[in-house]
Amino acid sequence: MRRARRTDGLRRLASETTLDKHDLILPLFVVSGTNQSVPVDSMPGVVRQSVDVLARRTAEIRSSAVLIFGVPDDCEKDDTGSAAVRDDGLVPQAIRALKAERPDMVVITDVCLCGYTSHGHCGVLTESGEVHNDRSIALLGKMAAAHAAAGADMAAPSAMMDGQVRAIREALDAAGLGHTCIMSYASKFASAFYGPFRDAARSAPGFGDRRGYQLSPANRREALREAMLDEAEGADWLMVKPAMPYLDIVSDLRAGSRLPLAAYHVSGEYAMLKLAAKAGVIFEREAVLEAMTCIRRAGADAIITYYAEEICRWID
Ligand code: PB1
Repeated sequence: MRRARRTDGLRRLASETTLDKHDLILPLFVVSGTNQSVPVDSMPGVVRQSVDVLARRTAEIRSSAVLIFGVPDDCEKDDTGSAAVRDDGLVPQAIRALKAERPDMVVITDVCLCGYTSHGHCGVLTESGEVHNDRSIALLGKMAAAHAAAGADMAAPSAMMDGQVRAIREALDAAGLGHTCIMSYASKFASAFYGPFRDAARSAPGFGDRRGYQLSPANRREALREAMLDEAEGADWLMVKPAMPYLDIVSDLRAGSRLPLAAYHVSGEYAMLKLAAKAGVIFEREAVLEAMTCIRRAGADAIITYYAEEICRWID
């Protein structure tokens, strides 16, 4: 076997998996105000930035696709996440700024209420404190339509509500936005790896947790069932989240669907690599490129990662 691995040229020729800048999606956090660029302490290199700062930096973004998260001020949050559905909200403003500078950039938006609700859950609550599924998906449809009207290429529902893809598809089509794609967070797990994100987006649940709507890490078959339902509801992309601890799920969805598939290398995965590199126990570039190659090898067409800009520099 070693004959075919003897030289760089032979190894490159036989390589089964590639990693290209166009496989990467860069998450962005957008806040209110002006001249804001606030580092996220738990995610070295990641900032929360205002729209005007993002507009000035857009030309420098190396990634060809971004995923936008709005991070409204606490005073803008309420029980139904009403700031999430405004046509002039944070995310629509960010979309317009990005598209004005880079019409070619693929702009994807996170569609969920957790960053906009005073209670921090991904939907509106019932009197008993559970997330009301159908009232929530109606709001998700309005949120996605506001993003699409502003020019988003894809809406990415991350709320893990039943029927959210169908509700968003119907809302987009009813608004004459049938050209807007849906990237569904189809198999999203109730993971312990989201902590730094919740720090960045100030979106931790005010009480309880998300196990009543996100998948159990123990359930592999259920993840595929979720993805198949989202495909039947009209998803254009599927997603697995988190990534590295769930490569079996990535592989299952790749085998079970012909749709394009993304994997989300989440904040906790990012922070662990950053801290390990800072501690000197890994070589960052090599470890990150290995992790991304493994996610691609498992079957992901695209990777959502906070490392996107650094990887673009490394592989350019
Ligand atoms: O990087 C990350 O950790 C992403 C977290 C993810 C964003 N879609 C969710 C984390 C959570 O459940 O709090 C946000 C859910 N809408």
